[in-house]
Amino acid sequence: MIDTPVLVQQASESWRAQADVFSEIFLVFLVVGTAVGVVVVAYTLYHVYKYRDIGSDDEDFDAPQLGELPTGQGGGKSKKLFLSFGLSAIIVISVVVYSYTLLLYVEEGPSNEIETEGEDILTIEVEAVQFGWNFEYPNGETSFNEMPVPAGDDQVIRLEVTSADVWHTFGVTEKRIKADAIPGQTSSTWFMAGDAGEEYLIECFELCGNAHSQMVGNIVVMEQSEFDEWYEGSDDEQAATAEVEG
Ligand SMILES: [Cu+2]
Repeated sequence: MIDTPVLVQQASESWRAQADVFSEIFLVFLVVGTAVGVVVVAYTLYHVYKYRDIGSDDEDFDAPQLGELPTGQGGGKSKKLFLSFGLSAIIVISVVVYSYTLLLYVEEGPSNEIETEGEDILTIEVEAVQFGWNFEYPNGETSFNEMPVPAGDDQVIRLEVTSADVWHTFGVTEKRIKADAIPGQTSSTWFMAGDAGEEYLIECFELCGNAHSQMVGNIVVMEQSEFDEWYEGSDDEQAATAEVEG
C-alpha cells in the first residue's frame, strides 16, 4: 500500500519540490482516510441492518442494556478484535513513518553533497523590513520585492531569511514555503524554480505593523539567459543610475 523506500529513493535521484511533496501527502491521507472511512461506515451500517429490531419475540435475543459491556462469544470475537487493532496499528504506523520521512526530506532540503558540486543551487539572502523584502544574491546583487530566479525543474533556490526590524514571516503559498524572519537569526527554506515566465506571490505571514498587508513581493522565474543578463548586467545599471543621480 505505502512503499516508503521507493519514495525516498525517488527523492534522492532528483529534488522534488516541496509543493509536490505536500500535494502527495495530502493525496495519500485523502485516499487512506476515505478508504478507512468507507470500511468503518459500511461495517457499521451492515450491523445496524443485521441487528435491527424486527419486532420478533426471539427468546434467544439478549438485547444489550445501557452501560453493559459487550461479552465475548467464543474465539470469533477476540480474533476480530485482534484483527481490527492489528490493521489499525499497521495503517497508523505506516502513515506516520511515511509522512515523517517526507517531512525530514523537506526540512533538510538539498544536501551538502550537491552543494559542494555547485550543482544548480542558488542561495539568496532575504531580509525583511517594515514593509518589504530585500534580496541579496551571491555576487552582491540586490533587489527589492522582486526576486528574479533562473528557471529549471532541477534549479534549487535556497533562501536564508532574516529581519532588520521586527518579526516577519516570509511565505509563498503556491510554493508551499514559509520561513520566520527574526532579527539576529537566520531560518532557511528552499524551493524549485520551475518554468520560466511564472510569478509567485510573496507575502508576510506575521502581523508586523500597519502596512503588513502591503508587504508583498514576487518571485519572477526567468529564462537562464534573461536571468544572467539581469544578474551580471545590473551592476552597470546601478552605476548608470548612480551617475545620473550624482
Ligand atoms: Cu512583515
